[in-house]
Amino acid sequence: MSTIEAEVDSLRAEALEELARADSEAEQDVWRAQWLGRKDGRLTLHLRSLKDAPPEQRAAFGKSLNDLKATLEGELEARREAARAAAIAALSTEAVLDVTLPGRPQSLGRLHPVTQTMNDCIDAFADMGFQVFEGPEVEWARYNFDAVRIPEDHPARDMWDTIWIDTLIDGERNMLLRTHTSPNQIRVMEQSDPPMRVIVPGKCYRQEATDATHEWMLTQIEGLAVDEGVRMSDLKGALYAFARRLFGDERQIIFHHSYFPFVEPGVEMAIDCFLCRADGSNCRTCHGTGWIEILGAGMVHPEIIENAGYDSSRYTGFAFGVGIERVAMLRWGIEDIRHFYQNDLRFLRQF
Ligand code: FA5
Repeated sequence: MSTIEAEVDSLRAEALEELARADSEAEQDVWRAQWLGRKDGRLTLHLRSLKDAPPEQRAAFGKSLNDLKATLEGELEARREAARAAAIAALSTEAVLDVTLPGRPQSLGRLHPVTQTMNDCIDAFADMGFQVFEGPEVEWARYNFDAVRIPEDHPARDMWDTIWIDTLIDGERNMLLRTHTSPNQIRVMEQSDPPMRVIVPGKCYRQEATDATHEWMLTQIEGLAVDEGVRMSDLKGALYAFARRLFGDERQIIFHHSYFPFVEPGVEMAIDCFLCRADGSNCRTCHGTGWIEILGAGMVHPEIIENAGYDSSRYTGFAFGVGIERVAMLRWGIEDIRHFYQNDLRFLRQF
């Protein structure tokens, strides 16, 4: 046997003998540091000293040392496995760990109540023949405002307190988080021709002081129908069918006149408050009105029809924008909209 082999053999014997005495994981860690430690483990030092070995022996010595390193690592892993198994066996004999107990099931997530309500609203309109379209949440001011007849300095801009994107483009602040889904009326008309029946669901953002029915982030579904002979009665029919499907026959529905620059005439639809049953006195949820407004709507302004390149003497249309959180509040009797986005699982698990 060469001197090299003899030296490696004696190292191996010594290392394995010490490892055999290291029963616990902690002792094995100490052994690992002593023999294989990167800085001054004994084997590491031997490998490092290879450069001082006579050149003709260097290759053989290096190979033997590397083989030894692989053997020691393998043995260590085997000892570790044995130590873990022994620890588990000890626990189970002491009855601390009952390995026969069934596992704990992982709790499954579920859809957020606003998402559930949005899906139900989409289904209601899809069954009436509306197709689903999507538009961007970060929107150009010209779509959010100008194209829907709200030019700069028009007082109607105040109806939508805006969260602007700081970046200036062409020296101007002209990108924002959309304040409503109505810019999609324009986006849809740019891409298609009548007849059309489309809904566009999505999040909107407003710089708004919150209260029981107002959040700064809200979900809307925009609806748009354009064809020959579309009338206000079609709008009312579609919205009644929608409200009856979501709220049942018992609830009261009211329309009243409203103003939105992009429709003429404009209306709002409200449902009787689930808390005070349209009584209103001191009701915090409906602000004492007895009604909770769920949507704005109206006949598409002829100027918007013309701007889309359609002949307004031939085509008419209706549009609406439903607030989904309000629909969810009314369905389940939730008295404050702010519960939806506080991520309190005690609330969310009820739906
Ligand atoms: C609009 O956003 C119009 N774009 C709706 C529209 C579309 C009118 C098409 C005509 C034609 P308004 O700001 O009223 O209108 O919002 C519409 C609905 O969104 C409200 O009825 C309400 O249900 C909901 N909504 C509005 N603001 C908030 C808010 N801060 N928090 C929660 N829901 C809101």
